[in-house]
Amino acid sequence: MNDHMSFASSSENQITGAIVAEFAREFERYLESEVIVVGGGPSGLMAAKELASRDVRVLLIEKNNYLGGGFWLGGFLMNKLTVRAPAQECLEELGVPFKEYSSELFVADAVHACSRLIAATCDSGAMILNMVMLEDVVVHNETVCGAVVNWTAVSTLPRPIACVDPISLESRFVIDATGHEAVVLKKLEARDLLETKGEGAMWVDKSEDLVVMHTSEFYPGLIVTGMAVSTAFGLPRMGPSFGAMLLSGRRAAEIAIDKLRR
Ligand code: 48F
Repeated sequence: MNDHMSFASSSENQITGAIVAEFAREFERYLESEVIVVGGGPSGLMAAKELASRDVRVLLIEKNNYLGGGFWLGGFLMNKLTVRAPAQECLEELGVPFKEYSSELFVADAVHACSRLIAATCDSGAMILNMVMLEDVVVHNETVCGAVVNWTAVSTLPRPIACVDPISLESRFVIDATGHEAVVLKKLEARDLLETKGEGAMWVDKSEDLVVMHTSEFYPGLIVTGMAVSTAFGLPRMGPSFGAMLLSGRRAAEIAIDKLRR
C-alpha cells in the first residue's frame, strides 16, 4: 500500500443530501429578510457586507454565477482599478494593497480588490444566491416589500420552453444595486410608479460625489445604490473610478439600518 492519505468514505446520496439539506435549511431563514440586495457588483456587495456585519438579515441575489459585476476590471479590459480619496479607506479596511498614483488618486489590482470584497461579504454572514434573477418586485400599498425571483437558467430561456412561475421573497427593504440598467427601478417605471432620468454623459469629477449624495430611498421600500443612482437621477457617469460604488453601497446600508431601527 502506498502512503497517500485516502479520502473519507461517502455514498453519492450523502453528498446530494448534504447539498439539499443545507441549502433548504439556510434558504428557509431568508424567505423573509430585512433587506434584499439585488446585484452583486461593488455597490451591492458593499451594502450587503455592511448590513450583515451589523446583524441585519440580508439576502443578496446575483444573476450570474460569479459575483463582482464590473469590479473585476478597471476600464478597457485592463485589470487595474482606481479610487479617489477618501475611498481608499475602504480598500484599507478590506486589506487590499494599493498605491498612490498621483495626489489622492489610488490604483489597486482589480482581481485582488474584487476577491477581498467578495470574501468580506461572505465573512459578514450575508446570504448569497447566485444564478438567481430578479424578475419583478412585490408591492403592497405602494411600498416595495419583496422580490420575485427565478433561476437565471429558467428566466433566460424562451417562454415556450420554460414557462415556470417564479417565487416571491419578502423583505422590509429592497436595494437596487443592478448598475447602469437599474433593473428594479425599471420594473416600477414600466407601471408608471416612478420615473428614471437615464444616465448622463461622462464627467468623473462631478459624478462620484453626486452618486453618494443621491443614494437614497427612491420609492417607498426601495433604496438605490451604485450606478443605478446615476440612471435614476440622470447623473453623469464616471467610468473606471470605483470609490463612489463602495461609498454608495455603505450609504445604502446606513439608510436601511436607520429606517429599520425607526
Ligand atoms: O454593474 P455593476 O458592477 O454595478 P455597480 O455596483 O458598479 C458599477 C461599476 O461596476 C462600473 C461603473 C462605476 O465605476 O461604471 O460599471 O453599480 O453590478 C451590477 C450587478 O447586478 C447584477 C449584474 O449581473 C451585476 O453583477 N444584475 C443585473 N441585473 C440583475 C442582476 C437581475 N435582474 N437580477 C440579479 N442580478
